[in-house]
Amino acid sequence: MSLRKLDVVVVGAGFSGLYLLHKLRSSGFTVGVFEKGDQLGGTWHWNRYPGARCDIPSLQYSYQFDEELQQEWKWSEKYSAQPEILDYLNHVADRFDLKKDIEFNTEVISATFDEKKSLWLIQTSNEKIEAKFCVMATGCLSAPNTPDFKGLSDFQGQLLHTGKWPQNPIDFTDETVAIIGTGSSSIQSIPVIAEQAKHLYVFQRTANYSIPSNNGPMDPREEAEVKSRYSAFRKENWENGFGIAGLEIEALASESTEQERFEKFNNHWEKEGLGFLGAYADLMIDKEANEMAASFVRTKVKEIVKDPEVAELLSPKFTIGCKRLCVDTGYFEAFNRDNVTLVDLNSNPIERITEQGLIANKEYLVDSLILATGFDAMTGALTRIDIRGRRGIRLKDQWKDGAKSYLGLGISNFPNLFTVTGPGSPSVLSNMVPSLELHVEWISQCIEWMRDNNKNVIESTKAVEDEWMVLVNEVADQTVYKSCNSWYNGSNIEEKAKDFLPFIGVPPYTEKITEVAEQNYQGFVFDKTN
Ligand code: N01
Repeated sequence: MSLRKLDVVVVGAGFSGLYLLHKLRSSGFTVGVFEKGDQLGGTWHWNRYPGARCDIPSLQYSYQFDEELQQEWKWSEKYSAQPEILDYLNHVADRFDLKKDIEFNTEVISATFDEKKSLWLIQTSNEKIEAKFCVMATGCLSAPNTPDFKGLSDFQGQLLHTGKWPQNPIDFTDETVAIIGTGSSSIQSIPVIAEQAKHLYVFQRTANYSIPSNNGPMDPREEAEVKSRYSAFRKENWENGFGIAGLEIEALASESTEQERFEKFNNHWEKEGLGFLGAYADLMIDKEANEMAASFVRTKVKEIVKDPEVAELLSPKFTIGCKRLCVDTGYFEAFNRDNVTLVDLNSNPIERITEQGLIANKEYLVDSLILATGFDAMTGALTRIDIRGRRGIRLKDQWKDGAKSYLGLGISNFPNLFTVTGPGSPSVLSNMVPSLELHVEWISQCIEWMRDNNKNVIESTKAVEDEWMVLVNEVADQTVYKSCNSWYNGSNIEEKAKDFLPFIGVPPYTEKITEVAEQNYQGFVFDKTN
């Protein structure tokens, strides 16, 4: 096998990988992007399940690095559906001539740091590459979680996972379908599948909060208004805690009257989608205030769902927002249909999957079984690659008792390896696109700075990352985020360490990483000698 030499290997051709390629190539580096899929898009390539749609408004969920690009692209709806986001990414790739440096159908199997040469040796499914830097643009939600259901391999019907959906559209007409899980993916797909299927069984372990998207065609006046001051609009969004417009408020639920709260919650229910949690500033820090919002949503569920028993089962009991809030189009309404049945897994646990369906108290015979069981979030895409740093240390082993990273960008013992939106950064608790643009720019500038300042190797240290992850958890301790099991804290996967991984707060985080860069990458070590 030949050994190709590059300055930078980028793993993944989603939003992050595409921008990294553009940015680094423009700075004169040789870059190769390696992508397992047969096309670009990352999460928007793999998650093609019916109803897949972004729940951040399109005018915000898009690149801002190029003014002409953000002016020329026209989104057709307030919240874009998966095919349109994929079209957008293809448009970006064509516009900046990116595809020629992307190897599709190429899985990165291992990455090994050669300490003598200070180079990464990357083994892909097709070739070996030697590179000075390795940037993991592998996404936070890209390693599907398939629970170890007894008998799963016995199933003879169509087995699907929302996070790895086939490219050909699937028609469920005349089929009996089972879907396991009630997270965002399931909540988006249930209303669409229910329209087609003969019968849909929804297997629910935990009822989830969902807010109506009230999606619709893009309002041309809103689009024109935003585009007339796009960069200022982006900056305003970036200044609030989650980097999303509409979340910045000062009023407290605990200081409002019942009537004021009802009006505010109702207004946010009707207009804000994910921004429902921005109705009051204390919803995510004060349990009592949080319960006021939670109780409002439960009341809505009971108003929508006609069967009181089903409505009760669909009413979430935990703190609202501590699991990722969902945004839907007709989710609760779908349970009023005669062809949709909710099965409560707490009173009817899944005993096993059979050749023709599944047994949960009784046997359900189905044509298709959909696993909407989520992801090994934030770390899975990294630990599923055999990454070995100094002294042959495997990332998977180093993170066995919890993922630690300095700023979500660098990991001790893994020199010249960067992660985009890694653990310890706002990532999934922010608008992902501006967050990943921030990281791409930080990483690219760091690599340029190293070239200009004759630095060969950069790495984080155990001390700085320990300290950083303590801060990540101290910030989370001031909120309600740790009050339930969620993929934010690894508790959706039994064998995973139960650490809270996202940093809460876009503005202080941005300030911190900017300051670190301005102070010549303070906290990182250069050209360490063993
Ligand atoms: O996954 P999830 P998802 N037996 O982990 C259940 C993003 N996203 O793919 O809650 C039975 O949220 C599990 O039950 P429980 C978004 O950030 C974004 O839906 O653990 N059930 C849960 O109900 C989202 O948060 C968009 O008790 C089992 C479900 O499976 C993230 O992706 C759209 C089980 C998994 O829910 C993940 O969403 C879609 C078991 N053994 C997704 N194991 C946008 O709009 C798991 N479950 C941008």
